[in-house]
Amino acid sequence: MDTDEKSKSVVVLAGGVGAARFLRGLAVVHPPKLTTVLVNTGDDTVLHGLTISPDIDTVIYTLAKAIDPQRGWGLTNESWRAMESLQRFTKVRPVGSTAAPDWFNLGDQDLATHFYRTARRNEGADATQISQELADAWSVDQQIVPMTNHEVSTVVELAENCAAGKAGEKISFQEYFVKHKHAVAVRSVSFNGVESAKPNGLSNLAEAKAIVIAPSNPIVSIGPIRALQGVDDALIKNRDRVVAISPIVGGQAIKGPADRMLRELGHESSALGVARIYSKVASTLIIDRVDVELKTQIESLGMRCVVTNTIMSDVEASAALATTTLESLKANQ
Ligand code: FO1
Repeated sequence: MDTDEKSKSVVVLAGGVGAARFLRGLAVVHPPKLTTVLVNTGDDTVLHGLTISPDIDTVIYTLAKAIDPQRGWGLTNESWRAMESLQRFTKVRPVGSTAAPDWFNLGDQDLATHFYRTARRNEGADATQISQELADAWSVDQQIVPMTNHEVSTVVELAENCAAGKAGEKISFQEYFVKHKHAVAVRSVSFNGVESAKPNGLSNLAEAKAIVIAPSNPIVSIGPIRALQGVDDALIKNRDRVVAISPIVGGQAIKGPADRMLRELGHESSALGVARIYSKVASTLIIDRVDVELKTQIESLGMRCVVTNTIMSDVEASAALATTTLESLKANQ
């Protein structure tokens, strides 16, 4: 992207499924080539020796129209022969060995992505380069940029009353989300390695015409991106051009554990709770119609508040939300 294109570009801070659905609609109303997606990589994990970057892959597969629509992750028309074949080894695995993990489902076609990413990493390519190659392979025109090329891992500390593990035990995000089906209470969330990691996309943030915080989990999807050195400062500097979409509707998360996690970490699970988290960095919050009664309280935090349908049931609904989101910033110009 040259300087002129950057000034017409939209940057989206993205997690997984909610962000991907928003991006599918944005692609209808804004040129994909002028869209940069800054993606959370705190969820990344290594299993079977393979580097897996779930949010990057969810965004790419969705934009390539290859995502499994029911699950919201992985590929459509997937087969699971490799996963089934792992069962042979789980019974011989010695105690203490983590070989042949079968709790994280990797489809046969999806495995090709992890093979490619891992091989390219072993050749010395960085995460930005590899993500671009994966996007190109899937003919995705948006710039898909991992939040950093360095390793940052989201760590979830289990709460006192947690049944799945010892109180205070720290586990990886995917263990929390997939292994324990996010059915365990959380005491804290931290991002290992974030202090020394260099963020990507700061120049895109500085030059974009609009910055959208997608309807993703504010703590574990947008949180890691914001925790990188300089990202919040860049957002604050450009606050007039930053709009966030609440992932909480009627007090509940559309998908995933965001509502419970917000409560467990002392936030309010509502669009107002989301507004409090974003008011420093975003001038505008998009909330759903069912939350209209929160508008005045959100405005009292110094944010503009736009009420619309935020449920992205199909591409048309996502595109309408994307249009409203971009239009909302015009009031600040
Ligand atoms: N989510 C699940 O709930 N169960 C899985 O077995 C699972 C496997 C998986 C494999 C590849 C991939 O790219 C994503 C996968 N996800 C799975 C989704 C993923 O763990 C979460 O949606 C994100 O990390 C949260 O944004």
